[in-house]
Amino acid sequence: MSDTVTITNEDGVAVIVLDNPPVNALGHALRAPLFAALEAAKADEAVQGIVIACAGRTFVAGADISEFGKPPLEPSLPDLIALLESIEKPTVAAIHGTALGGGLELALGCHYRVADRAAMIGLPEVNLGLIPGAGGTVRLPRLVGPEAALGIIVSGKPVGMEKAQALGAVDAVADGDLRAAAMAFLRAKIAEDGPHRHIRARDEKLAVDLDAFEAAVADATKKARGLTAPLTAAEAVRNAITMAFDDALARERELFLERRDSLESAAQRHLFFATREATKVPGIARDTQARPIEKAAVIGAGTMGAGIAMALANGGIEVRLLELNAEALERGLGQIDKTYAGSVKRGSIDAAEKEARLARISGTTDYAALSDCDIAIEAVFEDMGVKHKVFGALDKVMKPGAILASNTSYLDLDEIAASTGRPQDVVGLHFFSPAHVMRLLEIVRGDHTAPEVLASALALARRIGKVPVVVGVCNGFVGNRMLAARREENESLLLSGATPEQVDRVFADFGWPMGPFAMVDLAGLDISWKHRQSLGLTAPVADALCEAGHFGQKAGRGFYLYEDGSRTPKPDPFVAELIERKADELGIERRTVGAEEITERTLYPMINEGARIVEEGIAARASDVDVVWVNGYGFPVAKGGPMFWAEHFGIGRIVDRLEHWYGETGKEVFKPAPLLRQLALTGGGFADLA
Ligand code: 3H9
Repeated sequence: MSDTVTITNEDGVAVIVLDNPPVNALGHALRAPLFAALEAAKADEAVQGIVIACAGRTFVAGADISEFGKPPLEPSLPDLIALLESIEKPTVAAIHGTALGGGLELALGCHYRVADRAAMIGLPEVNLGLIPGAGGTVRLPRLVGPEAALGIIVSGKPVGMEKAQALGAVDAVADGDLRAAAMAFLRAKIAEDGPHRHIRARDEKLAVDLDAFEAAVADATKKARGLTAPLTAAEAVRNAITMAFDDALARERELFLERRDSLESAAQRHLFFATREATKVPGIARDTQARPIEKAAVIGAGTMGAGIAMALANGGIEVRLLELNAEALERGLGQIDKTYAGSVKRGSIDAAEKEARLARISGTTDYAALSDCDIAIEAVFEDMGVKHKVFGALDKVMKPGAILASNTSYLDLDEIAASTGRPQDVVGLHFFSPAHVMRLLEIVRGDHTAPEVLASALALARRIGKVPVVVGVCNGFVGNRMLAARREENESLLLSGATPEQVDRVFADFGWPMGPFAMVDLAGLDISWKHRQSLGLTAPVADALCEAGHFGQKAGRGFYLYEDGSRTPKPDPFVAELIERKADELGIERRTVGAEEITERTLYPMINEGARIVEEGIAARASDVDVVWVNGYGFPVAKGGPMFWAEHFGIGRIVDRLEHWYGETGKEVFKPAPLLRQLALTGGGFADLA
């Protein structure tokens, strides 16, 4: 008996209950007493069978992720499961909530699995840069067949009971009292008197066609996005077919340890905790009451507004979409219909789901129709005058206590809030395009934003499946402000001697999905040109490209050529010649620019700006910056975000090179942030700052 594990004998059945809140993770505090309990039940002649169940909200959600990277403590999870598997009397796992990772592996060590109908099972280790390390890749293929196991393990996606039962992953599904159902199941098995076969002895499903399996591997791993874990996971499942059980198990362990010690896994584990940490907002108590949000208004039916409307409707929220006139409204609603039709065509939703979502969205041109909405999200033109008008109108019609949100991507939220008589209800909800797809939501906290309004924004984010990060007011908030610092040197790099292809190659090699020039081409050069003009700024190369009609992909030419409607960028001799000419005009002698210099002049200023953002309290912690960049800007997951990567790479090295470039150029973006200087001096990390 211990705080975390209890064992009771109920008429010859040992009921072992694990209780390690919040999610029964299999840390040492659980493994050690569970091992002792299993040994006792195994040895006790009065015990005819064993049920393993969990208290609290879920069955075991996996190994304790926070233990990875620390010295291992015995017994290990594989030892525990080996003991379980050495027990001849029938064993049953009673699964409710989620049996994930090591939790499912524990259940696979039992003879049988009985699950609550609402339960989910899965092996999500790949999401942490890992592979299952306690037999999951060897036992699951024996239970459900290699191809089905491959799909579950490589995708990391949990499956519900309908599928789990069809695959044979669970033996019975219970409605109602799970513990009683597991007990009844076990008693029936005891009465049958065996034979009870452990999964290790079940080889029947392994007789598969290897060519077909390899085709399934190719299919399952094609979305690996440069990550190693999914490929290693597939290798481990293949071993389950080609190697003897114990050899495959031993190899799985080696592969698991390799992955566990990789930067990729450290980065993904960092992101796992960072994403959860980001929801803990200074000044907002956990029990702060969120205001209910069932009906939302979205102002503006352009690309952003339509995307936001879909994001809300997808989360089950009723939406009223407002536009100035009927034509614009029709266009927006038409766009929504078309997008959903695309989802049906791709098979991500069915026709009935499309109709259900569409039915949640209605259009209006009349502000008065928004009076019963719990929140209004404005997504109109980025102009303070326009925002003032919209917020003034909302202030008049919205009911008391309604939340007034702006999707502005860089304007001053406090100035927007000042145009209402209720600045405490005003918050920024900065979605990223396409808003129904991109997971990041920057929640902008104004000077007067009330705690309940922030709590409501966080609850809304969770409901519609977004990853929220609360940020303070400044130009561009966290993401766009750092993006501006990252692109500050783009033109100078070209003028110094780099080519767009070369810069983009350095980004691709780092793991970004796209380099900055391919990205500008996709977004449209005219957009940033207009923005520059409004601020009285110039960019010699990009301005000249715009004057020559090089507006990017949509025009078939930008920094690259896109021939015959292709999306594949090709080097453009016109651009090369233009860059040379502009350098000449400016008296810049072009030279060879190496990959390292490109990294130093793009990535380092961005990290520097991130440090300033933390220093100023615009982000509550450095890991929030990582969450923003990975979820909103394509920063490679395997590198954990700019601040995590900087710390891993060496803040001292970065500061040295920033100093160098500051000396060369005198540009502010290179002037090392005091915080970076301090960490470089002390050798400390961002986590030590708290
Ligand atoms: C593994 O099993 C490896 C093995 O194959 C081999 C080993 C040898 N460990 O997400 P929530 C914390 S790898 C430690 O907000 P929800 C979490 O940080 C593991 N802590 O709740 C949070 O803490 P806080 C494979 C964990 O209801 C709190 O619990 N398993 C773990 O939205 C609540 O979490 C996984 O990858 C953990 N394993 O979702 C499953 N899990 O309150 C990971 C959670 O201080 N977990 N915490 O912020 C999940 O996916 C979700 O937590 C779950 C619940 C769906 C279970």
